[in-house]
Amino acid sequence: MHSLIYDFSTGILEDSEKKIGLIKRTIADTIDIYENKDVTTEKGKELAYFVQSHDPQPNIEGALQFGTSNLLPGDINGEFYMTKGHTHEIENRAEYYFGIKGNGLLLLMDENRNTKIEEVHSNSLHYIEGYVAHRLVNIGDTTLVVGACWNADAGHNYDAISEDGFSVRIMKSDNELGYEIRRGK
Ligand code: M6P
Ligand code: ZN
Repeated sequence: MHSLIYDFSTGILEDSEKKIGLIKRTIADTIDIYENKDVTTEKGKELAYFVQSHDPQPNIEGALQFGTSNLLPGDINGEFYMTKGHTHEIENRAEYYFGIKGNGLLLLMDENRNTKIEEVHSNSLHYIEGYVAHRLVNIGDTTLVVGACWNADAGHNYDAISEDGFSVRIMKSDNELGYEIRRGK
């Protein structure tokens, strides 16, 4: 019998039919998003995050896709590890994120570059409206694990983010929070 298991304490997806996708992104794959891109070749080879996903009806209008992002702890020259971040190719498509493990921030930037920040932790739930760019930042010292559910036809648009970035950067700090929100353009 076909079994599809989601472990709600670890965020791990298992499918007896092995139809789980896996995407791995190294530091080098994501280096463009950081302000100071100065890293060694060795550092570039390290894993930044991986995403498991279940997409039984790829690109079908009305279908859903489910996944888990696992973002490692660390920083690049004082800027915490983060996901590339994206809007959707079909821009009106919304998405849910939910925190499973670790401590992070979710950056939500609208079309006017106004950014809202939500704290991500075990059991936190985040509704991401269509047209809104979304990025996770790991501000903790363990892997940040975050589940997601979105429309299978949404697609990813990374272009705007890779050109203009988000309007805030999350930097390491000695303050009581351990991080500092730096606002830019
Ligand atoms: C979540 C979902 C995926 C996304 C992944 C990693 O699991 O939003 O669609 O691919 O996070 O984020 P990004 O694509 O921005 O690197
Ligand atoms: Zn998305």
